[in-house]
Amino acid sequence: MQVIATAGHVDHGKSTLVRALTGMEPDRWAEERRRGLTIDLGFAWLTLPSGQQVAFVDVPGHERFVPNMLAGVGAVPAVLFTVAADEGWMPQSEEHLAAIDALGITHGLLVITRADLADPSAALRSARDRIAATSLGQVEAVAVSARTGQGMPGLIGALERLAGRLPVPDPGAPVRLWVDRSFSIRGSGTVLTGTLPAGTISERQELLLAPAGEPVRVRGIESLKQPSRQVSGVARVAVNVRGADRLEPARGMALIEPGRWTVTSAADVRLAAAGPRPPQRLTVHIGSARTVARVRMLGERIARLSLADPLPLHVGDRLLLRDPGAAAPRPGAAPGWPPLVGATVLDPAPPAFGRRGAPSAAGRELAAWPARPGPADLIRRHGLVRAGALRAMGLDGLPEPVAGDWLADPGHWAGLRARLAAAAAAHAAREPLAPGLPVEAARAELGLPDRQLVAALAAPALAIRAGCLQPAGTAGAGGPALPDRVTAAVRALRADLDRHPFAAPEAGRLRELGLDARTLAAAARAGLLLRITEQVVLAPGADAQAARLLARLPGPFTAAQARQVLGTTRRVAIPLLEYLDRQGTTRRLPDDRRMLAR
Ligand SMILES: Nc1nc2c(ncn2[C@@H]2O[C@H](COP(=O)(O)OP(=O)(O)O)[C@@H](O)[C@H]2O)c(=O)[nH]1
Ligand SMILES: [Mg+2]
Repeated sequence: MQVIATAGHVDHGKSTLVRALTGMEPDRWAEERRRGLTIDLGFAWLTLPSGQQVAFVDVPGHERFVPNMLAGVGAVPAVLFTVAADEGWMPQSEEHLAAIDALGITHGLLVITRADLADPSAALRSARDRIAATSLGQVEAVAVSARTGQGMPGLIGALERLAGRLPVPDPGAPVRLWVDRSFSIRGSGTVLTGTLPAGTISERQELLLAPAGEPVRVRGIESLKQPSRQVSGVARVAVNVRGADRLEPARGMALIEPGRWTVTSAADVRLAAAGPRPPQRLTVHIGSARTVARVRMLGERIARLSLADPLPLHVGDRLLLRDPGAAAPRPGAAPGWPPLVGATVLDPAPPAFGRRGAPSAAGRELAAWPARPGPADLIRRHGLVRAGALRAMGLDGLPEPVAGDWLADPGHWAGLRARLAAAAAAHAAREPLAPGLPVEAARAELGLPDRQLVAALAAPALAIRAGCLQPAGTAGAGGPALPDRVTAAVRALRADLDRHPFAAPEAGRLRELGLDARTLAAAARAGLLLRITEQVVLAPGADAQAARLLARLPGPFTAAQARQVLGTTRRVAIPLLEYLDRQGTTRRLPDDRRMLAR
């Protein structure tokens, strides 16, 4: 199937042509039929002699209904552009063509209508020249009269050729169905219709209704009134969904595949044209959606749009920006700004200003980006970004993650690595007794979003032990290096203890050596001392040595007996025995004696 939208000035025979081609009535509303005027979108279809199905989205031509026209052409790949032979080029011919050009539609057909009323050649010539200067380029043209049937077989042939030229989109592409109609059917719930440009919708599939992002389940699908298990774009589809009622579905919402779109309230874009001064507000159109954007120029044809309602976007999406004031110029309106301008999405998740550079720097950076940005551009801009976030921007061919699903710009990553090394070194200098920088402190200092990144940045120079960054290769008994002063003091203590293993140094001796609670703790962490309590320290292994001596006592022993065999005082013996109890080396009996546990 192919889907083609009509375009052209009011009364230039669009609806009549669709009626003649399909035998169906595109003007759905009684009011439209009474007034002979298309107000809203109409839908009709036919099967060409080749078997190719063509569905038409018939749009209104009147200038008051341009937003409806834009909703109709927003999701279609091709247009049937009509100009009446007797009237020639008119204001909405111009406006519709500008919209098609802004949307970047590349396929179309020119139909000069009402050829029974006037010689079509003048209208044909001028329309062809104008169209040639747009994204449509050179198009095939036919002159017809729906009244006499003149030219209609030629039109069918031209439609065949157009349908044959249109690209077949990827059925695996992410689904984004812009809703152009929604209604409810009693007993079966909500039906949403739209033009599916690419991808596949299947029965029972779970989709999200943007912008709310709520999950809905596909109960049934129809395409051109035919029920179907699954439909791939390009197609007109009507999707019956469960779970949408309370979301008040409406035109401009979209059914999207979870995780494959960035639903965003801001986007950095490249404008196809610009004027001297941007309007503060523009209407943004994409698909059937329409919202208001605040516009901030960042640089040469680069703008940040802040959207009143979020939109599901990809990098490379084409937006149409319309100045609602341009049709009736008001005093103070931006002079020279184009009434309609196309914009290409460069970054649908732009970083907030302030942290990573000023608006003008962002403008310069984005101005240098290619027409269709790739993963490397986005990764360079964001420094660090999740692969999932880039996939949701429609990007693939992603590089290897640095950790988890984090992708990093090589330059930014090298900078972070250097900053981490510097932070670890600074911490070690500041805290010689606890030189390991805690991972969480490192994460916070570098402003990283995930601790996994600290681990990946640390290797190979640094290793994580006990939640702290330590120089790699210092693992094992040695632990972190102690300042020389402390090492010397501990060596003196150890000399004392070699002579009297259980004569823990007195407070005075510790003071004399310049050892306090902190330095003793550090020495114990380094494995140089065994700390029984805050102030009672022995040589490492003193506990095992004590157990061997206590084993010489026959049977259960008292604290006094233990003190004697260890050759020490109660000040040391009591805490040492309690330490051995905690260790499970000794066991305390109800009569306060102890025995060695076996
Ligand atoms: N004589 C003549 N009148 C036509 C032809 N096509 C459309 N019309 C008339 O032009 C008017 C506008 O047509 P319509 O299809 O509603 O135009 P639309 O606004 O572009 O959809 C109607 O009165 C049609 O009957 C044609 O080929 N010949
Ligand atoms: Mg019409």
